[in-house]
Amino acid sequence: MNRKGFIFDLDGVIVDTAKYHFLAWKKLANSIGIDFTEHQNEQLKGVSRIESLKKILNWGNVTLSETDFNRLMAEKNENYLSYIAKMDDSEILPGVMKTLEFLIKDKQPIALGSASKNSIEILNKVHLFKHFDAIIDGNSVTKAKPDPEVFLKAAAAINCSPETCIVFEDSVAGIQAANKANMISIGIGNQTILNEADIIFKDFTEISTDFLQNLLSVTKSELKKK
Ligand code: B16
Ligand code: MG
Repeated sequence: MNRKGFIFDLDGVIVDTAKYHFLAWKKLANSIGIDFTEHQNEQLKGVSRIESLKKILNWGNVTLSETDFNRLMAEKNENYLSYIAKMDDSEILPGVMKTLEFLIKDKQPIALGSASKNSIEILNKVHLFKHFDAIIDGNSVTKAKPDPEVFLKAAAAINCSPETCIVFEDSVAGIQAANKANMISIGIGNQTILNEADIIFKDFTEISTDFLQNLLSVTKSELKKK
């Protein structure tokens, strides 16, 4: 058996929580007189909570005291969590379960590598927590993607060397982080946006079991050549 390490980003890969981030950030931005569009929300994908608020304030040309900044961050998260509380398994993105089932059956190590500080809560809501051998998220890292820290820590947590790991990511910064970690980077989403990935799929329904089987024996440079 070829033992690899499979690392999944959360938002945009396993579930689409971006729509809830959007609603919560929009409410916050509007409450302090800042406009907030879906296009701006796109630019917050994979970005930490603190950096997201800094960007929004910057777009609106608003400066806040540290106290107000922290209060707004807490309010945003409370509002966001009210949406998360209503999540269930039906929100697992199409095709994800089939990929996870293949890996579980083959006893491949599975880790989470996410910027979110709410990842355990979300994985519990969609009943996937039990399938993860390690969770590395916004609570365990000091450097945000594109720094490879999150994926290197995930690899270490599942006892895999970086070059044997495969990362599924939907953000450009996440793909760059996986590449810097010398891992196979699989982009989930738009071909043009994620063009630095070793290989890109629109979503998990495009990932076949033959492809997964092949991943077990291929290196990053071999995959790129194909
Ligand atoms: P939280 P990922 C990221 O998740 C989201 O894409 C990003 O929009 C969010 O700001 C970040 O998590 C922090 O989330 O507020 O829950 O700590 O894509 O890295 O799984
Ligand atoms: Mg993501």
